Amino acid sequence: MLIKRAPDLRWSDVTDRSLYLGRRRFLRDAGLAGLGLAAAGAGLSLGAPGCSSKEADASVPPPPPGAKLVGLVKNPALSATEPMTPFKSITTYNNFYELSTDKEGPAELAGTLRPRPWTVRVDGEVKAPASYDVDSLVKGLPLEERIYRMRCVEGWSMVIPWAGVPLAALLKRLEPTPRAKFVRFETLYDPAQLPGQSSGVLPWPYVEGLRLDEAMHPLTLLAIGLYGETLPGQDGARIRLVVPWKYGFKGIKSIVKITLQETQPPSTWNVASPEEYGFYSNVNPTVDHPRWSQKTERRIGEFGKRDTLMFNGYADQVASLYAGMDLRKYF
Ligand SMILES: Nc1nc2c(c(=O)[nH]1)N[C@H]1C(S)=C(S)[C@@H](COP(=O)(O)O)O[C@H]1N2
Ligand SMILES: [Mo]
Repeated sequence: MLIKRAPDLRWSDVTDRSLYLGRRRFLRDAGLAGLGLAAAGAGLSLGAPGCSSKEADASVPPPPPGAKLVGLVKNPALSATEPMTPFKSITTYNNFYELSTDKEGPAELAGTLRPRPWTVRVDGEVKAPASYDVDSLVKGLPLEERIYRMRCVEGWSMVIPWAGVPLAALLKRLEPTPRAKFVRFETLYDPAQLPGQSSGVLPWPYVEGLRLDEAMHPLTLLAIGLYGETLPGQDGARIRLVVPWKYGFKGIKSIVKITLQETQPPSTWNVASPEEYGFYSNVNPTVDHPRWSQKTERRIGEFGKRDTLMFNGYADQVASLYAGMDLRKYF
């Protein structure tokens, strides 16, 4: 996908051909490479959040090891029991458009991202707006390992052992005012560190949002690591959001700003392609993407497909958040 496909190409053609041609060559041959701004300006429809099906190939070197996180406590009660996706796949098959629109590109290019030091601005409807070094921001909050399923809207999934702090714990500490109804998140904007921001493939900076009660849900995590180590750049260093019952693109990476506010914030993929991606973006196998079914998914590393579960298998825990809402209208 990158963004657009030529009108005579079906999604399945793009996927299959990119698999054996190699994505870059395919994009070049199809005349799709570098289409970004021009295509967006021409009003062509956007593809999915991340869109090539090429898996990490053996020629991509593994990322440098992160630092071991100390004080990490497992949370089995909130963890999936399915086999975990290998570290190598989680860190070499990525969607991070600020680095690359290829799946293997972010791992190759993440060296330009400098995660230390890392400052997060917290503002809006909180008691005391301020900027924090990320270490002091999360200091003293419970640091837990949570094994979560992640379902990308493109139709693939992984099982990832995140290390992170519950967003609720941070928000409580920040003391939202009574006017706070939503939380807005913003990714770093710095084309020197995130060279993909020189292209117009998406409007930058990437932004996302949650309703305050979604943000306060016990499953919602601010991740600073995976497999017990600090987050690699390609997975969203220094800190990223993880909301396991929503499609993966809600999990905004490399966050530098958190704003509590009264109104629903815009979210990047919804702005880019509102017919295809809503604000809520809860995993829902009964609502097809306009260009493909969401009924099944392929777990990275497995062959064949498995059924996609309502709310990605977290319905017992989160369905009550949406009681009385039309999940087709508020998709
Ligand atoms: N800033 C930013 N955040 C992002 C993205 C992105 O391109 N930019 N991609 C999203 C998508 S589509 C998915 S599926 C997940 C992928 O996370 P992973 O690469 O760590 O598996 O990150 C999400 N967060
Ligand atoms: Mo995604």
